[in-house]
Amino acid sequence: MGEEGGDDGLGGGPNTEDARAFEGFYANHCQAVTSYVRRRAGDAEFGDIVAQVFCVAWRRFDIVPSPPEDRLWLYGVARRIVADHRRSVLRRTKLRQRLAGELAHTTDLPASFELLQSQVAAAMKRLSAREHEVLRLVVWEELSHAEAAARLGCSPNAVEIRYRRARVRFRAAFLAYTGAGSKEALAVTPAITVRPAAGEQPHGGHMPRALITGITGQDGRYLAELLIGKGYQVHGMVRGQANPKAKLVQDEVPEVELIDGDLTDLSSLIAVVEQVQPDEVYNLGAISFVKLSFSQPELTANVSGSGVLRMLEAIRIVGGHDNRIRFYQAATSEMFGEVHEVPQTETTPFHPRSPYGTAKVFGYYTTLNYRESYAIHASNGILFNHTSPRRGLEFVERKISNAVARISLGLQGTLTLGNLETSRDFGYAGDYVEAMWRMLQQDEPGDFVVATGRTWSVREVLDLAFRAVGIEDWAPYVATDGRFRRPAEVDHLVGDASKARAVLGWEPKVEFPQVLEEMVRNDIELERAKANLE
Ligand code: F7E
Repeated sequence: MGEEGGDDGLGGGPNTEDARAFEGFYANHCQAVTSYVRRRAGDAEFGDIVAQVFCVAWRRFDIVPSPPEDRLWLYGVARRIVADHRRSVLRRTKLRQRLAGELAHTTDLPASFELLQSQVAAAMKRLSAREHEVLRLVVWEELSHAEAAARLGCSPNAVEIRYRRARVRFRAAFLAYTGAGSKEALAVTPAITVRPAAGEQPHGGHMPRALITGITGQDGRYLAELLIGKGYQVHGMVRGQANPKAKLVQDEVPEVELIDGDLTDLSSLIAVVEQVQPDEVYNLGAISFVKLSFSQPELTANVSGSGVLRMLEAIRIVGGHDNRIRFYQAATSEMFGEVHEVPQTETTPFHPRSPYGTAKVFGYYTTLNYRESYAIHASNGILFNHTSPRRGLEFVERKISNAVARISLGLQGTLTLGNLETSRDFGYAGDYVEAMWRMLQQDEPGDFVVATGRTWSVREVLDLAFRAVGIEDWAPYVATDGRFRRPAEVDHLVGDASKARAVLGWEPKVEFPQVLEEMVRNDIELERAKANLE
């Protein structure tokens, strides 16, 4: 075999004297290498791979061992090239899939990877340096947001926000470059796209339809009002025969159409989704009283946990291929339970402390799973305590406002509570339903903490409520009893809603002391009216 390579433009090879020897080598091994590669590569590429194998042999002819080892050496070369080829096919397929995801399947990608690469490069040139960098790290290098944050010297939340903006701009640039987009897609889309209110943008030409489970609760009623104000047709799901609360909803929000269904019955949910054909489903239905969940744990798991799964199944089945139904899950700060950090964010680990909390964790992950498995636009709102005059009397702040009202009217002597030391981040329910709606207007689903960032102990709630009726020292009116305590308690909750502020543009507008004062005032009127009636 030759001693040194000649200059063939491929970076070395045998001199002309050895060219004949190479011809013989090629003739001896061509068939074996061809059939070896044919068994390992596709029809389209095996010819290329064989050519590459002999190209390497040509360049490295100086080191090819003597027969019979030359065949083994050549197989070694072939094996490496086939493996490289497989890796590159895999990488290209993965990149193509990721790209299709980034483009939200708005266009067919060209078959040629080289053409695709040049289109991507052209679109990337239209982005700012920051957008370019974040897309390169998250999409092409597949770094997690935390890893990308370390590289960029910012927080993972900032990466998420930059990435969302970059991918929207990339999509628009790509569609503009390839000419595949519609007119609207060509305009560079804003980072946070809130779908315009009904009327401005018909949902496929129809009035948008929303389905709300838990319509009879505080949040269901506020949300229904909000959506009706935005021009939605609202359907509220009610459970059981002659549900007494249905009348309340009909009196308060007569535009809502009520429909029978039960979160514990999948076939009823399929029928409801089929009948309503909603654009958006808000799953607010749950056994929501934490204390009760300890005495009815199985029912709680069934309604508040498995109920989420059933609703998502109904949406998956009815929505079918290219599912357009968007889903909101009422997750909760109770999932943080025994908190692992203060304040709690979307990345704080869960440690629920009640059957209610564990059921909600199941609902949270089920929502995430349907998003990841079936590409359903499904979001979790991790809402901290929120209240209003419509809050149920079983919850502590309403129990207090109502008792204070009754004490001030001389209708009650003592208020008996459980643990006075716990604290909660309280907001106004009217503000929180706005966050729910905003989540479903995003291009991408997500999970969001919704909170005020300020926490109040039960004692502080007592201070505020009694002060509203002019009582500074409430001790003579308040007793405690173990009956109102829980087997396991959640001591301290306070949320950080930075992500909701940044991505959803959401802000809490009403402060808790104002809400509580209003609740006391409202309860005084209610109790006075009741007393006069009785
Ligand atoms: O308890 C303490 C009690 O039942 C608050 C639900 O909307 O918010 C709510 O869950 C705190 C607890 O609400 C009484 O031990 C003292 O530490 O008003 P609560 P919660 O358990 O925070 C979350 C976000 C949800 O998702 C839930 O659905 O107050 N506490 N004495 C008392 N609580 C009550 N209810 N009654 C008392 O006599």
